[in-house]
Amino acid sequence: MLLPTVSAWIGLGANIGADPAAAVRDAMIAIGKLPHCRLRAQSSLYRSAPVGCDPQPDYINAVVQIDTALGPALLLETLLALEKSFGRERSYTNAPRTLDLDVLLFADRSINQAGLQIPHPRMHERAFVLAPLAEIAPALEIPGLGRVDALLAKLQDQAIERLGV
Ligand code: PH2
Ligand code: MG
Ligand code: MG
Repeated sequence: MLLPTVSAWIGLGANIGADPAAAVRDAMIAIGKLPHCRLRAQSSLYRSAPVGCDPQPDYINAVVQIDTALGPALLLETLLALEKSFGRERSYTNAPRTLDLDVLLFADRSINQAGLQIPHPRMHERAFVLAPLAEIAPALEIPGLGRVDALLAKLQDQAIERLGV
């Protein structure tokens, strides 16, 4: 079902495959071509140490802002299909991945359904989300938690490096 167009923010991550940075770059382009979605802003790419999982390769992360007329559930379904087309396999929780696409924020909505939690429940604890998000939307409010730049300032212990776009 098509709805009034709203902004959504999507987190991208990849840490296995032939070229994770190319996968993230290609995925940003592919997101802009999804039906009823338009790319509004994209962050640089960031290299980050893995957070909250067993030792695995460093990640390439980024964030995009889109305008979309898809509802949140259909947007998520569409992004999961795109992950699959990039070779994503789901073997165990937090397994290394060729491409991860997470809906971080959807307009100013809070949603708590099985499989669809918005804002993303751990985004405010993760520099690999907040650093790219702060680049394109520093003053954005995460519902119930505060501004992106203020939340990022609390995470200076997490290793992250900005790469070229
Ligand atoms: N994704 C995870 C778990 N840990 N760490 C980094 N640095 N980047 C990620 O994208 C990431 C992670 C689960 O989605
Ligand atoms: Mg994720
Ligand atoms: Mg995911």
